[in-house]
Amino acid sequence: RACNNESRGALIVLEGLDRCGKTSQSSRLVSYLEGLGHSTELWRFPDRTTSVGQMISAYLLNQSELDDRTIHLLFSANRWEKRSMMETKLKAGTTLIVDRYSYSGVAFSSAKGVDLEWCKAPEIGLLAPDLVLYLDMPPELLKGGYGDERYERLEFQKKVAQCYKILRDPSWKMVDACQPIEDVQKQLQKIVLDNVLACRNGKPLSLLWS
Ligand code: FDM
Repeated sequence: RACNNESRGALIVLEGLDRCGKTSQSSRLVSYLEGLGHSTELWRFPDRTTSVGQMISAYLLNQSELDDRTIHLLFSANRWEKRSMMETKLKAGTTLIVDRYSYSGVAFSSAKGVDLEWCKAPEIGLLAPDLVLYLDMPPELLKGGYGDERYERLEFQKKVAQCYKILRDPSWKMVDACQPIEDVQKQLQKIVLDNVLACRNGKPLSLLWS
């Protein structure tokens, strides 16, 4: 029984407002872990490649209109359709760096006024992350202004920030994303590596919402 074959990968989620640097930090983390010889994949939600993901993408690009609860459930379904692959990868020893997850789902929908507990319900039973990294940046400082997608407006991002605050729990690692990219990455690398090693050493997988 080779010990390494038994050990699982870590489920690591990056959260934060639009344009706080999640995407570039996520891909750097993947290179970092791969460089250390850890099998690692970059995932993101929404995953726009599936048919559910294409409906979500059309909504975000303002090409379709959907009721707030309908789009909420599509975002959740987009995680559910990836759940078994996620579990398979983790159990095979691959670490997943995930750019947004259920916390984005709840924060963005509840920022529109949908009840928070209602928003959490469809997420129950998805795999719980081993680590949530929150890239903290005041909405006013978000890089390079906003683009044309539906949620990319300052007033709305301020509401999302408030909702993230309600969701936050003491296990989240808050990282000051106003620092230079390299400094943010250094901090993330240390936290992530500790977590990857803990998961290899047999930390069990758990489920949302706990
Ligand atoms: N978003 C993302 C949600 O509203 N709910 C979700 O469940 C997820 C995962 O979609 F404004 C929002 C957050 C963001 C938009 O995200 C698209 P990316 O990271 O820009 O693709």
